[in-house]
Amino acid sequence: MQTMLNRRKFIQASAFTSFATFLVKSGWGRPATSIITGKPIVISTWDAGLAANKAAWEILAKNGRALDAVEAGVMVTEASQNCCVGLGANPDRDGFVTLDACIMDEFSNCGSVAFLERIKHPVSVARRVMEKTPHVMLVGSGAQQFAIAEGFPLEDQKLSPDAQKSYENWLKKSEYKPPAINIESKKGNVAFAPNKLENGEWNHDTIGMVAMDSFGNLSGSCTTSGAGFKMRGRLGDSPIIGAGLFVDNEVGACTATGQGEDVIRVAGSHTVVELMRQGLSPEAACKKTIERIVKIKGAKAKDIQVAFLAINKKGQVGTFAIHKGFSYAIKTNDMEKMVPAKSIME
Ligand code: SD4
Repeated sequence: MQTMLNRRKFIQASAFTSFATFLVKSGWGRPATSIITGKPIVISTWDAGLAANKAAWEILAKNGRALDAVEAGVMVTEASQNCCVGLGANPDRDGFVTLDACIMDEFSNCGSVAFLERIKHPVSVARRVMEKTPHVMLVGSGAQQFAIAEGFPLEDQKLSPDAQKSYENWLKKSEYKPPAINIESKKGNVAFAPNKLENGEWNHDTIGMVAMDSFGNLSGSCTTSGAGFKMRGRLGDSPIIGAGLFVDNEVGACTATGQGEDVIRVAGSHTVVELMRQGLSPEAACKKTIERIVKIKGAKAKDIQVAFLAINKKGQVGTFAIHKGFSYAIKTNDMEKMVPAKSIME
């Protein structure tokens, strides 16, 4: 037992030393100061988060960096067949899958891609934007060009069989009117976020993930195909730093899911983090931001879903949604489970 403890301390100490060396070499940033007991921890949105957390955990359990964990984690969802993340997802109303993703680390480095087509792992392209360009965000054909230059293969444009079927169904009723804000959410009860896919598997939605590593450092990622059958060129909150994701290594981190337009309106994830900075718990901060959206939307709030998922620097986790039905996946040394969120409306 003693040997194991010593070994663990040794592994933690050497990981810390190499990380400290990296910080010195990088010459800036807010360094991790100590190993926090009870860490690491990873949380992510919806049921797909369980599998994504597992992949993140492989890195976190070896005292890896939260940034690597949140990238590897959501890549699992990007590679799987589902309605809402990655190239197998539902297309826009013109029949093309367009992907949005972002990533942010403990030094407030961040990268993002939006309206990206035919690239399997948008989160990894977002990370390259962060690490290899002086920019935060690349979109559309420019983002694709950058991805190809970075060695990401250009995938087939063909829809997945599931998406093809859903698109054909959607086209039957589509009136192709100018996009009213809530056409997507109305149609969306079928196409945006059904509880089950047509093949009977459980559905999930955008995946947002935040993690705290053994050193107490935070990072986050978010990746999506956005709203199903959206207007071509439409972006939601997911690729927008401060809306779909925000990380402040001194305070906490937050990610969002749901109707992106209404998350952007209140700079959602940033607002949650700022409320935590003022001393609110993660749940209270998420709740207050949800209440702000509900107040702005008035009666229309009954037609939209938004949920926030946050962690603070102490490792406390909290969530809140407009409507019942949102749940998040959590993995720590002691637990691996889905947790339902509290909500304003039933
Ligand atoms: C978007 N927030 O594009 C994403 C979609 C989502 O639950 O999370 N839906 O608006």
